[in-house]
Amino acid sequence: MKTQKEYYLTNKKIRLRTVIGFSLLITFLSLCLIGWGILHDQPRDNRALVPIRKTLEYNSVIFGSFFSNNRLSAEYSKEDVVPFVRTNGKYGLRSPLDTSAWRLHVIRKNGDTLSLSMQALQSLPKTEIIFDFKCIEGWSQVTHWGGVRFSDFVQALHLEAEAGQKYVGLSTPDNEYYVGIDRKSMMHPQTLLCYEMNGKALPPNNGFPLRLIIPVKYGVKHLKRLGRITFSEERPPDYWHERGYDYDCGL
Ligand SMILES: Nc1nc2c(c(=O)[nH]1)N[C@H]1C(S)=C(S)[C@@H](COP(=O)(O)O)O[C@H]1N2
Ligand SMILES: [Mo]
Repeated sequence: MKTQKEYYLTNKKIRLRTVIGFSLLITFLSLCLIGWGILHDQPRDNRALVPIRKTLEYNSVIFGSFFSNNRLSAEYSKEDVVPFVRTNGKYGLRSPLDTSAWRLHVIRKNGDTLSLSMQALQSLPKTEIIFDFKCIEGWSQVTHWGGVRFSDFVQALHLEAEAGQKYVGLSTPDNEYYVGIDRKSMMHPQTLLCYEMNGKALPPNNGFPLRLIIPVKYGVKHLKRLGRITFSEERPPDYWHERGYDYDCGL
């Protein structure tokens, strides 16, 4: 049997612990609030809060150091391909397109512009790929694409000097949608300039007449309705980077 004194002591201990526990909780929550406040008072870099942007850039450096042309994205077989390919993102696809006048414009180092017809692109070696296309919004689908490897394209058109620069910029003919991609990812063997989906010409909403397929990146970088390619040492403008996303969007 406990004495009245012992009961009193136990109650005192419980009260003390409750007080300490609550104080710690309040301190922790206050620190969270203060931290949140400090973070939100930070300036922004391309719409992302600077500390968050810095974290993204730091991750880029780490993942960039792992990047290798020998590391391939998983490939699938025709049975795995989805029956209906969903479409997503229509920036740069809304203006009418004059199919017969369409050319792929490549800006050379000396300022000249190469204007390539679809026929010229289709005369280059063709590569097909079936892979799991991943969108940053959280969905993915196994899809089948055909076209010319970007690295084969560079070789065939003698663009080695251009492609020696750090970045490639791609944009739609109306320049409404544009992406910038590091050279290594562009020269990866699974990166294609595609004119076919499921063995047929691309449907308009999937990027007719030509699009980028770059399995080492999220969907945002797979620019549809490609009109212009540039090369540069500096990062080219990038539509979603300007709106707060990571520049690399690597996988
Ligand atoms: N021109 C253009 N290309 C684009 C986009 C866009 O809005 N405009 N959206 C991108 C995004 S976010 C995704 S997920 C893929 C979707 O490709 P799909 O429509 O062929 O499935 O296209 C990418 N390419
Ligand atoms: Mo996307």
